[in-house]
Amino acid sequence: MARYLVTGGCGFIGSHLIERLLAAGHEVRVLDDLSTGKRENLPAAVPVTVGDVADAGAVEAAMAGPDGEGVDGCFHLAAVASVDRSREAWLETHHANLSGTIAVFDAARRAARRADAGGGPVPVVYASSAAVYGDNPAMPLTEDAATRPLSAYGADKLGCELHARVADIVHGVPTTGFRFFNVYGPRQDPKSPYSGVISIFAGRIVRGEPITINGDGQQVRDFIFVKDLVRYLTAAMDNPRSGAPVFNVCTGRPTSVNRLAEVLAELSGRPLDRRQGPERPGDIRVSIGDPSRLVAAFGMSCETPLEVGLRETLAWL
Ligand code: NAD
Ligand code: UD2
Repeated sequence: MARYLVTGGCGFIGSHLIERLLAAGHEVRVLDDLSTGKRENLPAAVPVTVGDVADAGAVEAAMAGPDGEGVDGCFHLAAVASVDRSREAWLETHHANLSGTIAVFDAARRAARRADAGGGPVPVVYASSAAVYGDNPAMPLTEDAATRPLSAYGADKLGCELHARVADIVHGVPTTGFRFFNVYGPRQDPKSPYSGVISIFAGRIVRGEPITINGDGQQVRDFIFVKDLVRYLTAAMDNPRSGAPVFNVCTGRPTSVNRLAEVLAELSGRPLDRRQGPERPGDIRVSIGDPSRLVAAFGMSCETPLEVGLRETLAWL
């Protein structure tokens, strides 16, 4: 049994990660400002501190715990996950997305692990993003592809990876970063305009409302089911690596936004009322990852077929 801090644990991905950690018998506590996350995403028994991940004192206290017993590792997921929001609120999202990550690494280097867990700085597994690649046209994207972010969000996630190197090399904090491609599944908020396209489309189609396609709808994404993703987070924590590695989390399979809308309408048995809106500024045209490094390192792939994951998502709504 290990004890973990999960920042952003009340959010979509965090709540699935915590479900998995609890099922494996681990103890979990959470730091979350509840800006997009919801307390009810987690069992009532999970302790949640409401606070800002960019507040160094709050992160240090969360890592120490109420009795100063510390943690065996930290999963850092707290961030403003919306590319659109990072355009509107540049500096505010930068605080959460980059300063927040530095606050986590900084606390991890001070908070020694329990001696019976090996001592040393606390390992951190954190969320980066495919947004670091920006408009790089080299498809599918390997981890060695050039990073050319098109958004403040992507730039800050790249900054997280650079600071992860500092955490590792200068401060001895083991870190593993995951460049998530487009994640979907139950508990992704269908009502927020800043949510992922699958939850927005699914929610609107099921409610009989029109959907808006930004631009021509030919933009392509690599969608991954959340339950596939969280297995990598726990596997990385079980086996901390040196050298601040980063891994794509992706399927390698392309789906256009138009096709996605059609499949969702088919699966839900509802008519598709599709409107065309303006192209989103800074929208990436094609985003497809190469999962080879991920599969080689962890021995498993993101195997849930899109239709299976979409059915489960629709059933949750
Ligand atoms: P989410 O919005 O559901 O979860 C983020 C959580 O962080 C929320 O609970 C929110 O309340 C919390 N949070 C935000 N700002 C905070 C702050 N300043 N202090 C403390 N808590 C704060 O989004 P998600 O999809 O679960 O994203 C989790 C992580 O994965 C994020 O780091 C995100 O950037 C990353 N990511 C997500 C996707 C995706 O497709 N969903 C893709 C790539 C990367
Ligand atoms: C997602 C993640 C982001 C990130 C990135 C990785 C969310 C909210 N964002 O950004 O965290 O790390 O993936 O590459 O999950 N669209 C429409 N109509 C809508 C909503 C979206 O056409 O109502 C389009 C949008 O213009 C884009 C595509 O759908 O072309 C995907 O948009 P998104 O916001 O779900 O995800 P993305 O790729 O911007």
